[in-house]
Amino acid sequence: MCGSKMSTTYRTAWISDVHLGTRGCKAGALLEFLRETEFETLYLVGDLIDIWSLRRGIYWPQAHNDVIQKLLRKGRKGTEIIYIPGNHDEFISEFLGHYGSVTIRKNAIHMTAEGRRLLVMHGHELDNVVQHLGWLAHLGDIGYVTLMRCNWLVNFVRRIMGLGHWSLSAYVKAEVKNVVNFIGKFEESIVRYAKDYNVDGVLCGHIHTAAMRMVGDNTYYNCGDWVESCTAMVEHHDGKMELLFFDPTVSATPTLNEEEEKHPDYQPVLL
Ligand SMILES: [Mn+2]
Repeated sequence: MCGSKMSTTYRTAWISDVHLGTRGCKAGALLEFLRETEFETLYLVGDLIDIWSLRRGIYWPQAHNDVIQKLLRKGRKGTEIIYIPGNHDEFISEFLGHYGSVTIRKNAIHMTAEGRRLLVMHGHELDNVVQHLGWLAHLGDIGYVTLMRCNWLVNFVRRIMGLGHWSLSAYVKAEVKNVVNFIGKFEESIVRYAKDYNVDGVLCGHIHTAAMRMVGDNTYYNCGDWVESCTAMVEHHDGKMELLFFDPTVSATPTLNEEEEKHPDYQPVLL
């Protein structure tokens, strides 16, 4: 044994909604995943960089640089990277084409080892079909706990205004029910959308809710996000698909790992 950690290898991996450039991004957990796993093909299924947020103010810690560097390094070492822009990084779609090991595409058809055809797309294409999608995309920004903490304030104001008690938690629970309905509608709509591509399944992101389930005779895959849940979809060498969950509380290691330090070509990008 040489003492170095053995990395797990997969045929394919899909990650989406990393939202680099926002405080919510769990770059530490993602870096750990990228360090410990290798893949032949990696799909970045949209919203890798959050330009909407960066327009409001620059937030770009070292860990976010490290994510980009780690991805490019994987590309140099032979991973084929397919970047499908989402709505928060839509400007990337102006640069469709091949850039070394990185290909930028609007969407892609992935053929699994078992010969199943999957349509890979971000999912914002359905924004006009499914209502309230935009609202849901921002759900992750405000935590449930934070909302609950505001309940006393809401009722304090209501009392002053002569209004009755109002339960924020009941309101949120009702909204959650709407969200469940919404997710179901999104899944059905995107599977219907994918049918034109003559595929066995569709793999997307966008709604920050990881899933893998049958919708009619198609499979719906959602690789989730790296803001709340920290999930990745992977395909094993035999074509079996699996949803992986990571610990969102892992903080970014401030220093680079040994392997990266040994390579002098590592140049942090300055913004
Ligand atoms: Mn999105």
